[in-house]
Amino acid sequence: MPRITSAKVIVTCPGRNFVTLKIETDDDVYGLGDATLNGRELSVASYLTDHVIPCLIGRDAHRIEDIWQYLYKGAYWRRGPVTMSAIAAVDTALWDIKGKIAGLPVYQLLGGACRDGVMVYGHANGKTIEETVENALHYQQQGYKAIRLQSGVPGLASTYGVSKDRYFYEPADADLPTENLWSSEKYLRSVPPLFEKAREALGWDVHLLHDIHHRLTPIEAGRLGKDLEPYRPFWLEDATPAENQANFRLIRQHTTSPLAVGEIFNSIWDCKQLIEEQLIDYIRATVVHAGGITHLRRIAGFADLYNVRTGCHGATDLSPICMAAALHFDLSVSNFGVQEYMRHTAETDAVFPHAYSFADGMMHPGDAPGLGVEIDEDLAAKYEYKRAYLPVNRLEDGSMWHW
Ligand code: GCO
Ligand code: MG
Repeated sequence: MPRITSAKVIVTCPGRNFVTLKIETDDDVYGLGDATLNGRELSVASYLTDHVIPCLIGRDAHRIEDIWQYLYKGAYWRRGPVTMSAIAAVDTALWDIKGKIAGLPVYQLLGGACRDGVMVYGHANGKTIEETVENALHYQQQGYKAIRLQSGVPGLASTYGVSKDRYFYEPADADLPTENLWSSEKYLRSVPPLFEKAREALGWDVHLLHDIHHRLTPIEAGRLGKDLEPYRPFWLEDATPAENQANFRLIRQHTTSPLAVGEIFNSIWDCKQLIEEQLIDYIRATVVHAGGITHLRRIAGFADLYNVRTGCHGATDLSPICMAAALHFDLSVSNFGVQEYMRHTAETDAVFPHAYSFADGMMHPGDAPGLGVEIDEDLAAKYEYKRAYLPVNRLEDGSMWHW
């Protein structure tokens, strides 16, 4: 058996912060797992270094399910983003090790490919509708079959999803949170014309997505969903905060626009009611924040019973290791829907050389044994951790709002 001999956490900042767990075995095989929790990175690094790694030494690296249960049940304190990101990092690294020892890419261990490639969606954005539509046309020309549209809102200085740079969107933008101003009324007026213009320019053979980023009340979300129905959105994401899962009943009663939610979920319990009452169409949980490949498969298996498909989060704060793990999962899971793909910068890709590839709107994890991602530790060491936070949001009267 491959015995775990050591493990360490690597924190690096090639343009943005990433936390990586590296587990080594006496077989001379090592595995990598992403442990990045945007804006709270060092808490996961400490959880791993101070509390998890000592418990791993000497264990059989092949016992993935048992180690998952040991870390989940054994901590007594269950769930939460810090705990579940740490468990995810261990789980991902163990799948990497198992694949390398078997000489197989991880998707083969998960049952093999059940599609030829993974449809991904790219992010088109702009300060105005015209800019966003122009940007979306570029994505379409590059072969994307699914495109997310986010546009500036007239009367608001900044909003979620609109980047300063044309192709890279990086929400964690300052060493203390910047403050944005928000108005749901102004926003609600701005989205239907965006979709109208996008359909005129892009046609109907492309999927169009939109992220509300938790900013609406359920009834407002119901109205937006209804207003967008003529443009057939692929999904409306994070329409309203989901701590109270029953809130989605109200949205569902008012619109047939498909709903996606869950990038901040970290366990099956965060979406149990959403799934079993069929209140959503896509579950956005992903490898790093939802307990690794092992737990994500459990969520997907449950979702499949209710015709809910997967749509893993794939923003830039999820490292290439998470991206690779998500692609192995996506390729092998029966109820796959779509995968988010926000390209990493060249700096990040150089630290994490990887086997996955993009062509014609589809991605593939590649056939290297394990996950097919490396970390260049010398290069990683050159980029020191730099505190960076997501912005916060206030209404125009100064009240705190959901960002
Ligand atoms: C998305 C997300 C991200 C998040 C970011 C937070 O749909 O891609 O909403 O942009 O805001 O991942 O860390
Ligand atoms: Mg989102």
